[in-house]
Amino acid sequence: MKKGLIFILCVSLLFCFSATASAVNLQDESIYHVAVDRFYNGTTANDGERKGGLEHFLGGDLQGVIKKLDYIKGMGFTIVSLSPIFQNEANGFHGKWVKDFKKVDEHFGTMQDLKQLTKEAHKRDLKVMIDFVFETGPNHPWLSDPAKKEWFVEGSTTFDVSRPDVQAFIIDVAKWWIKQSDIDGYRLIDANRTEPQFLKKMAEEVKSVKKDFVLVADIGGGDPNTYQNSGIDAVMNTYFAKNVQKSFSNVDEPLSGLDGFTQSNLPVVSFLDDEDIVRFTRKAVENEAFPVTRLKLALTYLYTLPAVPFVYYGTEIALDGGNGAVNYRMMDFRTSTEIVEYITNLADIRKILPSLRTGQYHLLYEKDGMLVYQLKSGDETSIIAINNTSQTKSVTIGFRYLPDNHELRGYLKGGSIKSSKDGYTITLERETSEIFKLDEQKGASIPFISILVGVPVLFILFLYAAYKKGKGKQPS
Ligand SMILES: [Ca+2]
Repeated sequence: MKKGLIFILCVSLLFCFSATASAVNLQDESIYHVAVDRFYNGTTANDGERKGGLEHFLGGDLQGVIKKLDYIKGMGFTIVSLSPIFQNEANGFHGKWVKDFKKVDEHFGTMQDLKQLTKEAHKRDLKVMIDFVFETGPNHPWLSDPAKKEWFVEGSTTFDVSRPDVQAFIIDVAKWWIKQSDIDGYRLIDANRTEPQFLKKMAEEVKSVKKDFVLVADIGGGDPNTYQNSGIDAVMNTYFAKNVQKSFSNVDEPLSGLDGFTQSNLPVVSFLDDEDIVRFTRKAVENEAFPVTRLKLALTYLYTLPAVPFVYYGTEIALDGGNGAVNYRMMDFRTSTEIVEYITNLADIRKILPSLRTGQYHLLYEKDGMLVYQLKSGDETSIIAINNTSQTKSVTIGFRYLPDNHELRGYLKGGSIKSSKDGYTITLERETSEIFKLDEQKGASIPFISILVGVPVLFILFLYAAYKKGKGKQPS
């Protein structure tokens, strides 16, 4: 038993999260990412020829995003992130086949629309990020232009960022969008195909235009530590997300091996879905599990890590997806709001409890799909328990980890757990989770306080009534 505890303690120490200072503190932020063409059609005036089918433009645009800003804000997000909006080649609904790096795609609107979007977002205290792409479409004239084809990594459409002329071009484009539209950040798509040295230069340049400009790098399965000191504020690692998908998309799946989000030296973005990985819902359905129940557990995990939660549009309605265009189904605003409400609740709890955003991570228990961990920040301690199994589970966390004579107060379902002689026994029904805060034990219960306050108030009311009655009887 003693050996077991020492082992858990050692593992916990290994799991300690230590973030280096980054230019922008993203710990209080959470990101909602929109595929502009698939979110909401704000005006049919820019739809062009509607061919139908997921391989073509389907009408979503910047005006549509403006109309849904309150929806995004309402779920508690602080950043709205947009799929690439640079002008694209035919059928570039995803925005990754760039034709003109200094023009808004006509299907999405105009620079005026983008300006209006940032203005409306800022009014709501929301930041706007857009995806930055380091490649052109497959039919770009530069690819066969003798003067420009050297700009690309051989045999690809990706810019060769080791070239000073390419660096100058990209930095010019990056600064131009900020000056034009007052956006607040870029998500750098496939940043792992560039170089940390170049990203550092790019970061310095864009942050010289706007001091608090946010840079999130999508690094595929790359090592986050490679990007330490590169001016990048946070990284998105697809490998971490796939691990979370695998663990939570099926019941009775062990929850070990999720350490990516908590072990990185650079702040990480915690996410389940994005355009490049098959959606969580599809994975759950393949496992014959109920996607909504599974999504809730995964979201509890994402929102209770010292990371930056990122939700891809449609996750909140358990939208189905797959590889390629199937991952970009049209958003539906008229379906169940069960997950929307759950996300809103998680965002509120994350706001109330700073330890969920900035705490030090310590693993307390992990066995066969039952996970308990602690986040500690200053005087505040949160305990997160997730039961990923098909049975009710009870785990006792001993006084080695938590002080005696306190209580664990539940924030998702409510209620509290007082210490027993061995510690705090957390019991969770199958496929449920809870977020607890360690609190001083309340001396008096609410009914007791009610009696304490209520009795004198009733007495005073009684005296007043008697006085009025007495006064009424007095002869004038
Ligand atoms: Ca439209």
